[in-house]
Amino acid sequence: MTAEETIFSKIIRQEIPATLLYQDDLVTAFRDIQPKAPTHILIVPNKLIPTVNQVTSDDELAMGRLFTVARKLAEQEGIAEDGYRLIVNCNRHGGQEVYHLHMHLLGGEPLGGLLPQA
Ligand code: DGP
Repeated sequence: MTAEETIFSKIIRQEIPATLLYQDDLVTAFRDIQPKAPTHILIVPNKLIPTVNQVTSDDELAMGRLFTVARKLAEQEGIAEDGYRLIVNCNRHGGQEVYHLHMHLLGGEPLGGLLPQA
């Protein structure tokens, strides 16, 4: 199965605008267009991996880089000390909307419980 590109591939190639915060050979980070918290950044592998279900051992360096970049950006945003949340949604039940694996970095205020209360 060939994975279909999403808007995130165009952002990675800088073909469409986004507030880019970081880019290297493996990952790109930019501000979420619909922020759910004062800091809401998306960190994505440059390679198109649709969901966590398609991650392989070849991707371990890129997956680790998501975390080191999250740590650096949290410091840069001034939210490291108070704390933040990292989220990776997968498929329908996870609430994934864009099928290019991405890590959400959320913070800047208390984020409440892990899941919305019913
Ligand atoms: P998820 O539900 O985990 O697939 O989150 C997708 C996120 O992507 C959502 O918070 C909104 C964000 N998003 C969607 N389209 C764009 C876009 O074109 N630009 C930016 N910066 N963010 C986008």
